Amino acid sequence: MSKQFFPKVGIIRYEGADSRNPLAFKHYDADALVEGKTMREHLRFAVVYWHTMRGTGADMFGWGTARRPWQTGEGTVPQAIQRARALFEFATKLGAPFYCWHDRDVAPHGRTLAESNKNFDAVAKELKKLQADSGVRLLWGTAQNFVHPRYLHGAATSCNADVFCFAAAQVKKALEWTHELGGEGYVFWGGREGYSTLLNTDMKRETDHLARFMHMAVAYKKKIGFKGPFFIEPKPKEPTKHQYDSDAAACLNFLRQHDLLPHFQLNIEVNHAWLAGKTMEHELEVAANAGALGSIDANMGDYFTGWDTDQFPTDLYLTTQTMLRILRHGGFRAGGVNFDAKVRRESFALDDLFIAHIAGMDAFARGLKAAAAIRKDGRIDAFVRERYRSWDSGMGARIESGKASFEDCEKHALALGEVQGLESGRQELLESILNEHL
Ligand code: XLS
Ligand code: NI
Ligand code: NI
Repeated sequence: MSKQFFPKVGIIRYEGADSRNPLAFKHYDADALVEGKTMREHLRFAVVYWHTMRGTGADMFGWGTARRPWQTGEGTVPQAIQRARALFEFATKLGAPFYCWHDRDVAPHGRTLAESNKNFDAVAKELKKLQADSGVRLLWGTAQNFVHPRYLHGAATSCNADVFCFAAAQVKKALEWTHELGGEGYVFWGGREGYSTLLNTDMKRETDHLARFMHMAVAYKKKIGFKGPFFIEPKPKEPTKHQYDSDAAACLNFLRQHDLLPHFQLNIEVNHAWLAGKTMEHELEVAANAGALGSIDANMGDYFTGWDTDQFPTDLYLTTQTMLRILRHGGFRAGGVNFDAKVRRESFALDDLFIAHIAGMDAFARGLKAAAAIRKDGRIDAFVRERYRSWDSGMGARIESGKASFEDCEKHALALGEVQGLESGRQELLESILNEHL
């Protein structure tokens, strides 16, 4: 075997809830069955290239702190190839079946687009080998259309048409490699697709350009025969003041308005939902009800900071509510649980990367088990069914089937005199039932 980047860490194993080994799973037992599927199949965990391989712990106030035995900065193509080996060693030891990248996480920016493409080709060829050797697969690829200064006004929504072309060229290339590497899907997160002030912004024109861009991507996807879904990842702000894909409902409206809905699903990120003032389960429900629940970026925010802090998801209430929605809507198809999460600046040690992922995987495993138990228990589902029973027959059924008019409703209400039998919503009871399973 070639150089090891994590020589002190072996394969991470499931040791059960009583284990005190920080480098073991206490709840994620990949082969254990939940509702007839293995945990591995349910959760489809993915490791990200950006935070995990490129993250340094730098913030606006201080330098990077992370100690990494590979090149985290731009570096050279040979260094990027070493970094790719480090990623695959990490994912293999962790037992993560998938990984995700931005084009520019994988290979350094060149001085020109042609040189960037060449760099990317060289490292992506290595990714193909590493995938074949390890069995680790690509969950999704994406283009990093927000770091380079040319994207300061946006990419597809830039005021400058030349910038649009660079962004299109990058997505074209990233799509080609996603396809070549057998990616399950392809993500669009509009890093700077929004505005800082409306004083300088033609919003109608910018969002029309975004739709034009997406139609071009759909056409190109068909041309190269890529069959995986496109995912849009909503986020309301940061770095922009307002991002056009601000939440699930805004994305769906945009997709419907521009006849794009059949080609897209959503990639819902916890921290982005929170920035939008929504719960994760709310965003999942909105997406699922439109048939567009695709994938999730698993992380969480700080409860007080109010930023996209991308912390590892360790809150069991969150993972349980998330997995309840996912199970209810039939589970992931092309999507999965992607750890778009970074270790804290203070957690600078190399093994913190493993410990953080294990914490997230165990939290999701517990969420999955709790969600399955809640479904088996059945009290919450039964309560919801019962709560709407007035719609199952009589006047309710007539309204639902479209057979009743305002006049019919008025006649019904007049005959009743007053509504009888309103029942309690029982929020506290339902919350305590959920807690019974944590
Ligand atoms: C940033 C986003 C980003 C996307 C991929 O906030 O979460 O990491 O997931 O471009
Ligand atoms: Ni994300
Ligand atoms: Ni994010």
